[in-house]
Amino acid sequence: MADLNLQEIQETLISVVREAGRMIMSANPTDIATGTKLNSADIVTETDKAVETLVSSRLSKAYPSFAFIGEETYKPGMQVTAAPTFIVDPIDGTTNFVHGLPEACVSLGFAIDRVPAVGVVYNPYQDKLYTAIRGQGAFLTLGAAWGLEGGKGRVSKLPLSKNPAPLAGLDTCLVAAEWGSTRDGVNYDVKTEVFRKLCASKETGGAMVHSIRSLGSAALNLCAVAAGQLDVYWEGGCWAWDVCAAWAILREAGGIMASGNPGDWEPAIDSRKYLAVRGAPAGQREIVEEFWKVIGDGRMEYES
Ligand code: LIP
Repeated sequence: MADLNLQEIQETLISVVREAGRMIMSANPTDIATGTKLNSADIVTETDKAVETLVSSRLSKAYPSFAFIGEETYKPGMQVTAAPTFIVDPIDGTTNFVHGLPEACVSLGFAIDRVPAVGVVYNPYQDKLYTAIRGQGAFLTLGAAWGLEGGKGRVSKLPLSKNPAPLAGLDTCLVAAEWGSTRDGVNYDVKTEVFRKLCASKETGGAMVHSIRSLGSAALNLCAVAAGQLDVYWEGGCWAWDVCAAWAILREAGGIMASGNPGDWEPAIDSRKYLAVRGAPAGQREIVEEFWKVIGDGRMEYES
């Protein structure tokens, strides 16, 4: 696989997300058909499906020998293998899309040996394009579609700060976490208890984080951690297509990904339990260990 042209793959992915972004922006969520999957909080729209059709047809034409896994065509039992694979979410943040909240994106990842190698995440509402290629850094391009900088957009290397501060403890952190669509059982119990403990005062045994944010999109949460705007992101229940692209961006920005359950420093791409920490000159592993202590004996049990 050494001869794969990752730069060319990234250029293709960028061209696809731009086209997909125009499609999303031209859809009026109040007029489009909306359905549900596992339950009433697990939403899919005809735009999710149409964007996935666009993405899969463009990618299969450009790279017919590569495997493809997409959220809307996934069938139980499909596995991410070691083969070069596009792992895509046509709209990550579908709930926001349906409500007209401008935090949704097209998330196109490319993995080799089950490790993210290229990531392209595009929020068309804010014209924010996040990109990364293995070993080549991560970037945010702002405003290209709006004509900024002669149409090239304003390009910033990630993280946005040239001197990111060391991580000094969860009580200095802004943490992202999501409710997800599972609203009962052990997974819901673990989440609600961790949320409570993260915010509670030190005097009552809590971690006293600055606060918790939920952007409503795993990919955008991870990109914000890559950018250094959020310190930590914890989630259970999302899928490989929610994290593949942004994981490449996080890693290239100096961030790390551990498991959302305590004890595993090398989570699999499809493990469905993730804990991301921003790039920092010191304190990353200590933050993971402190977070795992907050989880304590709780364990999320999402099946991969
Ligand atoms: C969503 C995620 C979100 C998570 C939801 C869901 P969708 O993806 O990005 O962070 O909490 O469970 O997986 O459905 O908008 O593509």
